Amino acid sequence: MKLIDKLENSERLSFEDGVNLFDLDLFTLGKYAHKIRTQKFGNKTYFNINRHINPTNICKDVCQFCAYSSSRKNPNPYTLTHNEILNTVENSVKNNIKEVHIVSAHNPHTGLEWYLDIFRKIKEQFPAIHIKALTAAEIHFLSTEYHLSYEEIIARMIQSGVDSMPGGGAEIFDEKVRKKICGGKVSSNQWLEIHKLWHKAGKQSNATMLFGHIESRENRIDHMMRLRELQDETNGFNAFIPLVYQTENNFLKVKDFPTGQEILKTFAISRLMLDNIANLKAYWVTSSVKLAMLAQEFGANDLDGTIEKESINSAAGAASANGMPLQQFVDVIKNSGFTPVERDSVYNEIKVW
Ligand code: V47
Repeated sequence: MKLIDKLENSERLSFEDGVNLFDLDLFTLGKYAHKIRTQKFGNKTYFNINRHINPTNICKDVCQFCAYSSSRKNPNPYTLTHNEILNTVENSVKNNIKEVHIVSAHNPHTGLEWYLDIFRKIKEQFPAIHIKALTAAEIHFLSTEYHLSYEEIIARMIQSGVDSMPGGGAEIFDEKVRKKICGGKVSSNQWLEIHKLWHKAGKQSNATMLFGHIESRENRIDHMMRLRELQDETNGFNAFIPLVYQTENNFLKVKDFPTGQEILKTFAISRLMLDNIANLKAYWVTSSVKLAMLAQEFGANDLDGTIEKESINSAAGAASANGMPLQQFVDVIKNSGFTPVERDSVYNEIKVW
């Protein structure tokens, strides 16, 4: 069957179809991606009021694309105390946040309890706050560092109050590219295995893809196919998040930022390929706010949130260090013709703004 006929009939697309989609023009891709987005969500765009916290930038691993780790070009190593983290959460709760998103580097000096006990403390003091924390990369690090199985780390995360897992650390699954950009950290199969175990424990997670660096279009489609296969088995992924590579202050030599057209094509193709992951998140931090607004017309139905502070991508050049004020967030969505709908962390609707 011809590709356009498959798109017309909303048929599941193969790897070859995915690669061929890139040869279609942007507006044809947008038409089909937007149709699916509209069928599922109408004019709604989801966001949440959240706070990102990055407790330490001291890292045992060496990822070429990372500008956040203190062993790279960042001269300012830090590790927050639990009291500092609790004070941050307390202040953010006053701003009405519903979620904390806690992701760290792989710090071998703190001990396992520093990573886990903070979740218990946050839950005790702020039981209504959803804790989205620890990427599969961190779980792999904690498992190898402290000689515990993935299952044991996951069980301890759940006991400590972690509600869901963020999608970081996926980067690009293709093993050759992965070796070049982040060799030595969690492998693709391990990343997928950890999410599978998390889903089997009855929990939900997200999945990211870092693109716009040295990967090929084929690598992106392969990444999506591996996620789609796992999602068929577990149905535990809430959202897919294509992260646009930021170029500054790291050691990966990529001069060209991907064109707006390539970024939007990748969003639209994500929507078309990932027929079993409901939400497509245009993370405004890496795509830029303007392109995230456009991405709403190319399949995206979610924009992450207000985030208040962001250290990982802003270290690499993204304009996200201080998040975005709530009213501005709501206004840009409205001005772009969509209806801002505040959601909780697992996509229950809270309020139409
Ligand atoms: O895993 C690191 C990426 C991720 C760069 O699950 C970079 O809801 C671009 O995973 N350019 C962390 N990206 C952020 C993340 C995330 C963000 C928002 C929402 C969710 C979610 C997850 O940032 C890392 C890595 O892939 N990253 N360096 C860079 N130079």
